[in-house]
Amino acid sequence: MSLKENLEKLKSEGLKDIADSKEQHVLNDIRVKLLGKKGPITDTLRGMKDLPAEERPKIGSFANKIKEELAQAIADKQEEINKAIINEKLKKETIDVTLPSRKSNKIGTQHILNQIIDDIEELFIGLGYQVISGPEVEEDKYNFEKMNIPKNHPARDMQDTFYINDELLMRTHTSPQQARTMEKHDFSKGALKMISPGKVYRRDTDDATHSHQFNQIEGLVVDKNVTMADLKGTLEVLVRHVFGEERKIRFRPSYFPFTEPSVEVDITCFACGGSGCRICKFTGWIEVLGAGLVHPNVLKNSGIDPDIYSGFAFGVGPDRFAMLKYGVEDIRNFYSNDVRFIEQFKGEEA
Ligand code: FA5
Repeated sequence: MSLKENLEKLKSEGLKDIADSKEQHVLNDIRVKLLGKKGPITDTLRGMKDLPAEERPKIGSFANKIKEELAQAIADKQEEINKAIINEKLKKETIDVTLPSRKSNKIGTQHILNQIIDDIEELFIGLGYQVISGPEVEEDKYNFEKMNIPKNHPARDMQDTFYINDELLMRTHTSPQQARTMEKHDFSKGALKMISPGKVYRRDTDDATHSHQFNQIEGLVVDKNVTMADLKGTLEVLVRHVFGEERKIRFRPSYFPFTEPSVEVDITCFACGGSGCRICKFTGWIEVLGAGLVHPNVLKNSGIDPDIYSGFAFGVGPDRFAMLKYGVEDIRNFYSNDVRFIEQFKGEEA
């Protein structure tokens, strides 16, 4: 058989093999076999050295043509196989959009602490207060100094503190919002009435009623002739709104460097009803907020004349409110992210 005939034969056999192949790996083997360096075409071309010189280029270009035809046939086959693979996949993965959905989609709920905070916000908005938020990373100046707690004053020990540097700290209470809003307020437009909810941080040892991170809601009213009676009336409205008329409350004299006089408000313990238990540390009462008349130094520190203006302020612990309202025995439950706990409060939203 001549070299040319040999090449023709290789081509027709090759085309038949390509046409017959149905799988990727078979086609790959054919490609390597036909077009590879050790394949029969390369092999056959070695015989070219025995041909007359003028025949060699003709056979060379004939061989290249055959190689191109075979390569094209392989590429076409490759495309055919790819299409078949995709079609097969599409057939297998058909989605029946008419099937009913699975009932596992859970609808979330607002966290109970945010529910309480929102509820208190609504109450105070109704009483004409503005709601203001402030920074959690606070300046020492606002957290302590403007609140009448100078550097090295022993009253700083009342709130163990996470410092970031000498001048910055995680705020220990929402009271710095008092100074921040007083500084900005324009009294020609009327009284200052605001509440400011947010997270606060203390290096407290966590126990059933203490967490190192918890929420507070600051309240502040500054105007002419604000008295202790205004404070008492406001706090009674707040406590009755959240807990209902039945719960007993008491005002207890206390001390805060930024109020004078100062009070703390306690509510009868939810667990024992007032007889004394582990949760209320056997007192029958749980403290829920601190309050008082704004200290004249605090007014002065924010550029307000205490001879003309007076005010009251309070700091509520909504975590404690939620514990008392819903009988939650451990404050850490609010922060442990256990969905079973959180789900119990579905639908409490106002
Ligand atoms: C204060 O933080 C004052 N800034 C409150 C205040 C504001 C007084 C304005 C006067 C005028 P006290 O440290 O007592 O005060 O905290 C206030 C409330 O926050 C407490 O009554 C309690 O409800 C809550 N609280 C305090 N420490 C914790 C804690 N570690 N975990 C959870 N709640 C806490």
